[in-house]
Amino acid sequence: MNKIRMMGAPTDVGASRRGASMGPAALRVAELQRGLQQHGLEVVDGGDLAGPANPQQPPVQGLRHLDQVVQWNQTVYAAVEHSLRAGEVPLLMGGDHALAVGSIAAVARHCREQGKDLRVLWLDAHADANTSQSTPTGNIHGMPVACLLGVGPAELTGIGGQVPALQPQQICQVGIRSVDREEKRHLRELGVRVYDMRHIDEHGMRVTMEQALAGIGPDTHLHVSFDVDFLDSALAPGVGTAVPGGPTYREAQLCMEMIADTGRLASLDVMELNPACDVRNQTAELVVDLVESLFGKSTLIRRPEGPY
Ligand code: EXY
Ligand code: MN
Ligand code: MN
Ligand code: MN
Repeated sequence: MNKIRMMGAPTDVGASRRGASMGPAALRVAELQRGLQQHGLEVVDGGDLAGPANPQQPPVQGLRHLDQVVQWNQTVYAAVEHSLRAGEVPLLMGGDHALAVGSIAAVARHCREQGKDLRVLWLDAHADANTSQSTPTGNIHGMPVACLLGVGPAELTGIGGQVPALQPQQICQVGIRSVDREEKRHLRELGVRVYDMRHIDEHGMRVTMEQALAGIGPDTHLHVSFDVDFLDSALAPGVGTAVPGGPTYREAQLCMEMIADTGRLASLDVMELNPACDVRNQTAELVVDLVESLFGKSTLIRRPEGPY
């Protein structure tokens, strides 16, 4: 595994509930860097990126804080691109999920240049596929998937220099259980592969992840966009838009472990952690535990052929 570069994006301009701006600090308090280093990984903490403050304004034509969201995304885009060029594994600590536009646009561009096959795994309770017309809130953190697929304000869809930044077959969602009515139609029209909680209930996490990860090969760059509200809300209260009925601790671990087993994880977003909603930083600690698994913590104690 190449050197991992942590970078914080302390903002909540894409959300209406404040607090995700404290996510990077909470992950540091929960010792994300040391947790990963413990498993022999090389990890640097590049500190926090800077951007505009949250003006706490209402939405304008269905978009709240568009200017601020664009500025933050441009900064994230540049930082992720720089890290990838240096041969690193960028680990973006959000911040709200609107910043995945900049992060994934940078990864997509890098993959085009390197001739890599990009696959994005979107772990989330929400589909994040709203537009300014369909959004019930105006919050841009409910729109990054639509933006990456070319539907959204030009300032966001154009980050990365190619519209759309992503093709629908490059992205796959897991854990989805809260989708707005019109958003459902978008998802179908866009052609995004969605493994919702019903699918996980019926087939289990193992089969779901086998399906989600099918076709990943030696040329694949696997990007994981991990929205912490993917996790069941009883387990992970420290998010601004908690939804019950998510993956349990064991299901989430298995999900992360199966991603690690591919050996293709090459960039990561950890988004929407909201310490203002958390209880004694327990969600941050859980996230650190899961991110350790994502980078292969438990593969050390297994043999491919079975238990010892
Ligand atoms: N679908 C709702 C909206 O568009 O406002 C909720 C979106 C929450 C988005 C969180 C980050 O994943
Ligand atoms: Mn640990
Ligand atoms: Mn999200
Ligand atoms: Mn979410």
